[in-house]
Amino acid sequence: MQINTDYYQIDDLLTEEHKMVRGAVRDFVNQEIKPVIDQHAHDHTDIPDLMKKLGAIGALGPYIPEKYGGAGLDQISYGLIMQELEAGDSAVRSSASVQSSLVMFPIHQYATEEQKMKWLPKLASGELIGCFGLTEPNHGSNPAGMETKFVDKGDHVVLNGAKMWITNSPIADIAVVWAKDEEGVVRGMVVERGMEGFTTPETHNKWSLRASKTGELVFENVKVPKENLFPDIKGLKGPLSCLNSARYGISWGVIGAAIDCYETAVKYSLERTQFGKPLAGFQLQQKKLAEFLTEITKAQLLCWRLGTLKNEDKASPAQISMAKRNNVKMAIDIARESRQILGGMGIVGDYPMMRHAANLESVITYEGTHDVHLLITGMDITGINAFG
Ligand code: TGC
Ligand code: FAD
Repeated sequence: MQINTDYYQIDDLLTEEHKMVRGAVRDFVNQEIKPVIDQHAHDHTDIPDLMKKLGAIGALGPYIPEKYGGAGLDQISYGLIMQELEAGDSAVRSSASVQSSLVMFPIHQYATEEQKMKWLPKLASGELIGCFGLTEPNHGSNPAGMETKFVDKGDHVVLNGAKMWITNSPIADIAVVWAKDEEGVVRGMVVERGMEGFTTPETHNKWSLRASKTGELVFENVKVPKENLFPDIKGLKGPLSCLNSARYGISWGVIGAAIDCYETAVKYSLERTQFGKPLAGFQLQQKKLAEFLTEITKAQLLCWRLGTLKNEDKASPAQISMAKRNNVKMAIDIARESRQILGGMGIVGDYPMMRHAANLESVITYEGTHDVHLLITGMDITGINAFG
């Protein structure tokens, strides 16, 4: 049965290329992710060769120019890719987000030509896996307080400190790390697996994003060659500019999770009969379905407009915060409420709601918490910083 999730005909605003990209990723998710995701989430295991598979369909660094191995696509295509991947699972979208927006983006934006040629093509193909180290045990929402630091030793720097909650750190080949120099200025560098004193312990016992790995980055007197430092970018705007790109992708991604829950709930409520008629025939259940579709449609419009602004390089960080905050809340609410429509069946892994809801508990926390994004909007309205 075909369920309409394009209620405001947003497809009319998309190009043939957008629709082709979306279709290709949707096919990939239906064939490679949906049949296996429940088992991987249950077993807390990675999908084998996920990054290489994502590379093969052009989902890693889609907006990075082809010269560096990217697909040279626009921001709407990037968003649609994130949406389709997260319909499969947030862990899959997360892996693609981190690689694209938090590893390839800063290398493309801030690295030397030599550094770009060294890392970007292999990251685009999935031959190399990257991770992004900003958060620390004592500094999450407030990365300005970071304690990880390095000292200049001529041809190399010596790095000490620790990062926490790092997506894919246990399987990463390289880490984009943000640390302070001796003057307390934030700088970015690429730390490579195998460098002495660099370890990536896994964080166990997660009840969210179970189909991907999360871990730490620990630096004990790690000698990082100067050629691994980004030459010019200084200050917190370096890492925060990467977050703009990742938060934008998340705003689209969570629509995919919401649609997966919505479609499941519509189908189930039409098939399941109680008190002599389908669940879908009761007003209370129709209210839920109508509200889900309304919220999905609003989120789609927000993303489409944000994408067009981003294509023109006009999207402000505060506009991105509004979309991230609104859309993740929309998706987590739909995951929780749609689970109820399935009654007891909503709690088993045969249906995706519990998995999406548990994943979205991370998504509402990472890339700036729900509260942090509200305060960013508040500051944009009032000009008053209410963080401190
Ligand atoms: P503040 O003093 O406001 O700004 C410092 C400098 O940064 C600039 N700036 C930005 N630049 C680009 N994009 C943004 N979004 C920016 N926000 C601020 C600002 O203009 C300033 O530049 P300059 O030239 O004057 O130095 O900074 P603050 O310390 O007061 O912090 C502001 C705040 C709280 C909004 C920021 O710290 C924040 O966003 N905190 C949340 C932390 C966060 O989101 N961490 C995410 C870690 S990565 C992650 O979660 C990955 S999960 C990935 C996955 O698995 O999908
Ligand atoms: P805290 O900052 O301690 O916040 C705790 C609570 O206090 C939150 O509710 C917050 O909203 C609230 N709070 C904080 N400050 C204020 C304030 N000023 N006013 C009001 N309320 C406030 N980080 C990376 O660098 N790289 C990654 O790849 C990465 N991946 C992640 C993957 C997962 C699965 C998770 C869970 C996290 C990941 N993170 C990553 C870290 C993530 O960005 C942080 O968890 C997030 O920024 C919040 O930081 P915190 O957990 O330290 O919470």
